[in-house]
Amino acid sequence: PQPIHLVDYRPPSHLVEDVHLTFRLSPKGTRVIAKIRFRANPEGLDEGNLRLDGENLRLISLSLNGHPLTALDYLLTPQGLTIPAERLPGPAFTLCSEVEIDPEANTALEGLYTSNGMFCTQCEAEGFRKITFYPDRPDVMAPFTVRIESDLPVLLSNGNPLASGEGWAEWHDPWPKPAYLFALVAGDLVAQSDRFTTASGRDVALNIWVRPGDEDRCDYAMDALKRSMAWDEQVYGREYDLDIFNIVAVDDFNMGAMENKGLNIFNSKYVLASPETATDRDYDWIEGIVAHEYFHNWTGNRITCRDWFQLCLKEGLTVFRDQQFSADMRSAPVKRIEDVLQLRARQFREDGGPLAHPVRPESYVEINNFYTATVYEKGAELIRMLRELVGPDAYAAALDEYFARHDGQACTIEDWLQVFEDVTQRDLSQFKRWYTQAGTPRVSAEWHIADGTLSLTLRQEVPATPGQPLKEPALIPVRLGMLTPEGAEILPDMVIELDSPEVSRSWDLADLAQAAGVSVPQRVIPSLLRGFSAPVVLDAALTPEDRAVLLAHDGDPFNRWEAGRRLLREALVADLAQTRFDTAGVIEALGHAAGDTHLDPAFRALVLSLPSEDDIAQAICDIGLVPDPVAIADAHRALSARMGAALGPLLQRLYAENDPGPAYSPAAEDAGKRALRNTALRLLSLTGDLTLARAQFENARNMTDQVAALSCLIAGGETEAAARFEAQWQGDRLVMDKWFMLQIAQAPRDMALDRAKALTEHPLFDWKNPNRFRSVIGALGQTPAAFHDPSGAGYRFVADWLIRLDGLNPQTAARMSTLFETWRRYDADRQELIRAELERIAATEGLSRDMSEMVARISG
Ligand code: DPP
Ligand code: ZN
Repeated sequence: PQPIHLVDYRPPSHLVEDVHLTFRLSPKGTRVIAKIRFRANPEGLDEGNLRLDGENLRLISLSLNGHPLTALDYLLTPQGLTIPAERLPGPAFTLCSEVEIDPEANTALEGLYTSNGMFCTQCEAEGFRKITFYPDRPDVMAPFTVRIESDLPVLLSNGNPLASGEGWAEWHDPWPKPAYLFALVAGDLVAQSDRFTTASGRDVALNIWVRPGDEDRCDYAMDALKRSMAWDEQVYGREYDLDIFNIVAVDDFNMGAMENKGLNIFNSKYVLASPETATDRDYDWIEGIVAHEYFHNWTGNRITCRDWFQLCLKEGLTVFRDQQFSADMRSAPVKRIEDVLQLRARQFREDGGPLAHPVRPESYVEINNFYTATVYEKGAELIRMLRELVGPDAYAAALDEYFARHDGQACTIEDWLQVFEDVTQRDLSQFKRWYTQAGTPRVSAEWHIADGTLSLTLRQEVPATPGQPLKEPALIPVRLGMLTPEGAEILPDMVIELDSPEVSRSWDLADLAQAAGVSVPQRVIPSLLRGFSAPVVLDAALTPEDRAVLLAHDGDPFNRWEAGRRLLREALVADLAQTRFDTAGVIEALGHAAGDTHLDPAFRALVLSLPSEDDIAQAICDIGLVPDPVAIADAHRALSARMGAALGPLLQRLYAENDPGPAYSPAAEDAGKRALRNTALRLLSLTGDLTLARAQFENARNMTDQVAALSCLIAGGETEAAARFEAQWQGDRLVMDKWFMLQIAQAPRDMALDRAKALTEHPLFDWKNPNRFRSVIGALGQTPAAFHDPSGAGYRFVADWLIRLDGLNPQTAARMSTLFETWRRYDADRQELIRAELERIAATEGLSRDMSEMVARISG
């Protein structure tokens, strides 16, 4: 398949006035009748043929303005249908088509498919073409009217309900939308219902549709939805625009959730929660994803993307908005740390390897492969930087202008940046490089004091990435402060715009000291990149003593945490590289911060958590060594045990003092206490003493505590707890996903691979369900010591399953191939083993376009 290029964009030859769809639902033979009114696009550049996308459709009939067409009137290919301009009756016409599709055979979960007896759809990015012939591109927007005929009791589509009767229902969506936002659901469902009144007084019916029996697990999602609706009004001035808002939970779903207009469809993992079955982390995810999909109503639906290269226009902005929302609902510093942890774990990893691509890519073979951490998470960082650069007031004014100017349109990154330029009068051409250049910039800092002057020099370098050997300097906002060795802030918090390879600043130290009310220091400790003000890697020659000062005193909570995290990383790297390091001193400093009751428990839990094994592997590479995942796993565990032993009394106290009590609340305060308590439990358990973990497992009243205890017991080599957990929860799909995952991810490292293999034989291992597949195959791939087993058996296991899943569900299989993206980090033997697996995948007959593209890019 040929790549598609951004530069080849052409406006559509025809626009759609409106669409009427009728669905006669049947699991094996659904009929779709489409009546589409077209008109020629005055801006269309081509010869005026009508080109419609369509895949896996059995054409029953076709007519133009009521006249039946014969096979001589059009060209039909596996990709779609073209009616030549000379066969079209004029600039405006109506096309009617009837096709048959087979939802039950649709294992790719794209288009219309069945899941546990219900019908549902997933159309983003290009699933609508598997439903009917249509210009399946986001710059064609139209109002939809939909009639569904089926015996199933609940029949839903986008927009407002028009009418319904025995065996049918009709829906009308007045807001013009691209086909990727179309949705249909039919099933035996029950709703949890509520209402919301918008700022201007519109009464909106809210429903969360689930399978009977799950209706008592929707409270939190409903609460999150109402808070999201209120927040978007208050913070962005955005109101909901229909009479009804429906959410449906589906068990078989490739993604997290989908923002279809008025009918969001969710992976049930991100809707259903009760204290007994969901962890605090699950509650966080639900809140964030419900908000994310709701916020898309304006950033994505009312204003959509011109083409799929602009995906970050809606995703980066909407992720940023959901991050702001969660920060407002919870602790902003804790949220920021969690977001940066994610960004580094997923996006930095991607940006530093063969899959690196710009936030706005310039070409793709399969667009599904570009729903990436770079487009989403780095895309959100760009919005955050833009807001930092122009300031919150100008940001708010620019967003108002964006909504006013582009409502109802399909837009580009150029449109977005133009709004900011118009509102702020600022030239953003250098900032735009963030959208077009891949790679994580490296920023280094040097500072010194001479003749009473403090100078600071910042330098940047954007590394080469595939297809982009040379880079221009990025515009990097570096927020910073300076501390004295005693921990006093001596420089007012400020932002330096690093806009060239090197930028220097200097200050009169005596003036600074006087303004800060401190005596003139001999040296200073810079606190750089406060709040993680840009998605870059920072190299600053801070000593462990400097970092300890920042950990104890930095006024910026992010950098306070960051200092401790760096110390832990250095301790692990020193252990692996066998260099000297004062690990005992680091543990003591962390203990001080963790014991500081003035700090938020959630923050203290983060202070005590170790960098991941994958982070350590990258850190080892960064100093020019080759990481050994087995040695890393051992060092990681040894450091945890050492912390558990050294901080024993403190951890016991934290455990005892942070019990939120028997009533469960998912709110930040209690969740933070549980996080701190369970972090303490973890470190204590890794010393080998499982007494507390056993007691907690016996007495746990919520899934957070139960999972935390179970994790400790599995890591400690106990198998009985897992068996009891299984007996308790075997009837619950979402809880069993955790059970599968934990037995691999928490297993002692030499047991994980055999466990994973055995679990694939378990009667509940339904590999066609994406969540279950991820909880076994994905879990193994994310357990580095097992995945990178020197025998190559971990690689083989994952590759076997990817090949198998690719035949059924290319999207989920291709996504998971990213497990191999870091292969060049490792030793020659491991690289050889991985290369062989990649070649084996590539040579598989009938391999999907999705997987071929991924494997080719990873292999490089
Ligand atoms: N459903 C995915 C998301 O919300 C794709 N739009 O990000
Ligand atoms: Zn999204």
